[in-house]
Amino acid sequence: REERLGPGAVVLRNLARDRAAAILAAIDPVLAAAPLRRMITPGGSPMSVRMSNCGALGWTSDRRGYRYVERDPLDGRAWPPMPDLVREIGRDAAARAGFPGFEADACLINCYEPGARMSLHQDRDERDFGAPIVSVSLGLPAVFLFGGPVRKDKPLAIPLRHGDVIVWGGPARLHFHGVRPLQDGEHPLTGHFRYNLTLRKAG
Ligand code: MD3
Ligand code: FE
Repeated sequence: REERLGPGAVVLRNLARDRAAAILAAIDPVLAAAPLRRMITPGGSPMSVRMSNCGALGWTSDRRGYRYVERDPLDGRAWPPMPDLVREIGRDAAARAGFPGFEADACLINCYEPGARMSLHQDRDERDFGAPIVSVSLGLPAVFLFGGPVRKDKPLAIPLRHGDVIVWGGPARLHFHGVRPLQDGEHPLTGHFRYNLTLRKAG
C-alpha cells in the first residue's frame, strides 16, 4: 500500500478512496464560489486543465507570470476556505510519508477532461521547498510522468487512479513532472473528468 518512487516521493495507493465522495462533496461549493477556469500561461496560451483553488492562498497564472494570490482574480474575493476534510487528508498523508506537522495553506484543484494534459514542469512558486506537496487523484485514471531534477531526465510513467495519494518532498520536491493527455472514460463519481487536488504550503 505504500510505494516509494524515489527519495522523497511516497505513493499511498487508495488512501483517499473511502473519503472520495465526501471530498468531492466538499469541493462542490468551492467550485460554485470559485469556478474552474483555464488559466493563461505567461506565453499567452490557455492551459488545457481547468483550475481553481481553496485556502488562504491560490495559485494563478497569467501573462505576468505564475504566483500565489490571496484573492480570486475573477472577482477579487478571497478564495473559498479549505474544507477540513481536505486539510486533514494532507496532514494525514504527509505524516505517513515522514513529514509530521504539515499544514497546507493552499489547495489547487485541477480538473482534466479527455485530452487535457500538463506538460513537464517544476513547482517552484512556493516559498519553502522544505515543505512537501500532497496530491490526491479522483475520478478517471491518468498517467503521471515523474522526471528528475533536470528537464532532460527521462520521466517514469506512473498510473494514478481514483483515491491514490502521493507525497512529494525532500529531493523529489523540485523534480520535473507532468500528466499525459487524459483518456476518455466514465467514472461513477466524476463522469468524464479527473480531479487532482494538490495541498501545498505556499506562503
Ligand atoms: C512532483 N499536478 O498541479 S499531481 C500541479 O495530476 C501538478 O494534476 C499534476 O503537477 C496533476 O502542479 C500532478 C502530482 C505532483 C504535484 C506536485 C509535485 C507531483 C509533484 C511537485 C514536485 C514533484
Ligand atoms: Fe506540478
